[in-house]
Amino acid sequence: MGQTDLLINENKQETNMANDKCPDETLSRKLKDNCYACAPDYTGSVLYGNLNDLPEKVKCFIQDKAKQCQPEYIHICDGTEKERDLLLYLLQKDGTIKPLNKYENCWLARTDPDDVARVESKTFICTTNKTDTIPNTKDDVVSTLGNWMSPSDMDCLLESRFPGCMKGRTMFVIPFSMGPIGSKFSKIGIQLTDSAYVVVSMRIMSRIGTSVLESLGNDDFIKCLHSVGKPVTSVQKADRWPCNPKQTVIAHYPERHEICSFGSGYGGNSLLGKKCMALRIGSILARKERWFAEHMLIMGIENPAGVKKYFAAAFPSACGKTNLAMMEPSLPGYKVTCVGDDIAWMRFDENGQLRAINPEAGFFGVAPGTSKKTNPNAMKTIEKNTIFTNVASTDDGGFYWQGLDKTNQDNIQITSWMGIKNWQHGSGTDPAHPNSRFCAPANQCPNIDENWESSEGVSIEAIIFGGRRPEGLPLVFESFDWTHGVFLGASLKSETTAAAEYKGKLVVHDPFAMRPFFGYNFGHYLKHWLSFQANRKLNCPKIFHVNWFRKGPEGFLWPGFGENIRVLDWIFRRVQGEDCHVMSPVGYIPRPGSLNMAGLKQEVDMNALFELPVQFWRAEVDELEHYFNSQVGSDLPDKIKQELNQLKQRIYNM
Ligand code: GTP
Ligand code: SPV
Ligand code: MN
Repeated sequence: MGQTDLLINENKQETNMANDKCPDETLSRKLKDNCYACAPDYTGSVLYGNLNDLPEKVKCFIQDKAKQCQPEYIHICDGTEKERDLLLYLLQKDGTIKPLNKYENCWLARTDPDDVARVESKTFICTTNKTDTIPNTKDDVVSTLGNWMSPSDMDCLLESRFPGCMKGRTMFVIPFSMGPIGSKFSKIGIQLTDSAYVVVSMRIMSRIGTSVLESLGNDDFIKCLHSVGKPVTSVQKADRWPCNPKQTVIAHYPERHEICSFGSGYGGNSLLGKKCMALRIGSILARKERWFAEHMLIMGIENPAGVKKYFAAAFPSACGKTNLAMMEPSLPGYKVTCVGDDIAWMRFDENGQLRAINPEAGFFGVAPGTSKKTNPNAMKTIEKNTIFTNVASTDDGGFYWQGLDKTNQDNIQITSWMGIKNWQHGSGTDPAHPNSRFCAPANQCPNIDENWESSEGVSIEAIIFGGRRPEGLPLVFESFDWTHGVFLGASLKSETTAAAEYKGKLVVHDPFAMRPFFGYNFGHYLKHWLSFQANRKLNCPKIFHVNWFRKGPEGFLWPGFGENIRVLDWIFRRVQGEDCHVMSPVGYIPRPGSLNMAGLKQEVDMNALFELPVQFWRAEVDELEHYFNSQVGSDLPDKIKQELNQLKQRIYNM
């Protein structure tokens, strides 16, 4: 048990009581005052760890950036529990987090209301050639497939931000591995950050510390620099959640293997191993090395006969990946296991079998909507060692959000994420921010798969795309072949959600659920995907499209969550070669009666779920054509054009 655990146990009855003892005795003595964040007379710069123990390249990187950012102290993370407890102690002391004493080692952070989600408009890929990053389109077209800036322009922009930005702060050095340490799939990064919140979160989301450095040796790594962009001056007291939203910028330099993020402490903006490295830089490495870095969950499914298969599924942000990966199937005899809930790195092995790893080690999951009813496995995962951000809290030391089971909440006071005490149902405000999140270790998940850390990965037998489509898209359909499946990924659309800076619900294109995460030109990305069809030695999995979110007059037509197993069961049988499909203009759909509806309590209107309204689909293909022409322009592969034309013909013949 760590020191913080001890302290928490002592304080269990008393909510929100600060731990007033520094868990690191040596450091306390060294600093006279009992924590280093408040030791003004400390003169040495490396306070934790030893610069000379580091590989030369890592040392140079740190020295270079420290010179630029001018932190007061440097802390080289070892990844130990003791270090974690020290950082949690410091974060608690400065008010960034408070304990949620109802659970074991759980914490709540509340951010600045201007720093609550990824900011796509301020996220850039910086390559010498613009067309390496975004498709070649007509001059007057504003690309929705990524933001490009030249490396030299970005250098100028960052020159007005990073110099001196860590004054008065500690620069933490986080060696991290995306993927199990030592796996041939894995990639190593070093993140420098002036946020201890980022360190404790990265410790959950990836593998960090000394063992990573040992496996790195003197090899190259992805250079990651992050600052909240708020130096501490002597006259000004440190903010509870320092950030600099007006100056926020997240820059990727693929040619230098470098990521620089300034101004935000939130999620994908600051935990640089996640979207920045595992998807944007990752997708570039993947293309070069002929693999895939995708915004996909990975799940195992065992049927009642004991046959097990793994599927990967790409849904846009806040569209159900975590829920599907952790689902408790409603059909008896089925077992679902979770390998990952957000990112998949996949490659064909020497036998032509597609294999995937989850490069992450934790879940950064959407809190609202998570409950014992919708996602019991998530509820069990977050009972301990979890950091919550922007959720509401209860006066008995618990968390709260919209959609959480209301039982036993009646006599308990709720404080909203904005700090409104005695928050009331029906008050017209949300208790938790819609993009509030839990950050929890994957190995605490009750349905975690036995092979989730396998360095060889698990073999993927189906790929599923899906989005929030209130209209027109059937519950499930199957592509005719790999090329048609790639077309389905390219055509993916979904309603916007609170995961980024969008307001309202608008159906927008989100090809492959990767629109915010492409590291390179989407036209080139399509060619990469299509290139695998030509290789007969490869066993390309079947590709499907699902839609849990179709609406009728009374809301969602499909019950979703654990009932989604009925759709997975059909996909499973299709993968096994069962003849349970019929042709439709959009793809194969289940033969009437072939979806297993046994025991479903709710009435479901199957006709409405599978209807293909002619007017809707004519408008859809025309809009797709316009989208591909205007946004992908001359980079659109001919095969995608052909797929579109074939779909158009089928639709206009309906
Ligand atoms: P990111 O972490 O942003 O990538 O999101 P995600 O794709 O993992 O989405 P998640 O599983 O967290 O779900 C987001 C929201 O959708 C939650 O509020 C869920 O309750 C809701 N949701 C998930 N699955 C279903 C479903 O099958 N039906 C319905 N109606 N809602 C769902
Ligand atoms: C997403 O937006 O897809 C997330 C959350 O998974 S974040 O880490 O902020 O990107
Ligand atoms: Mn995600």
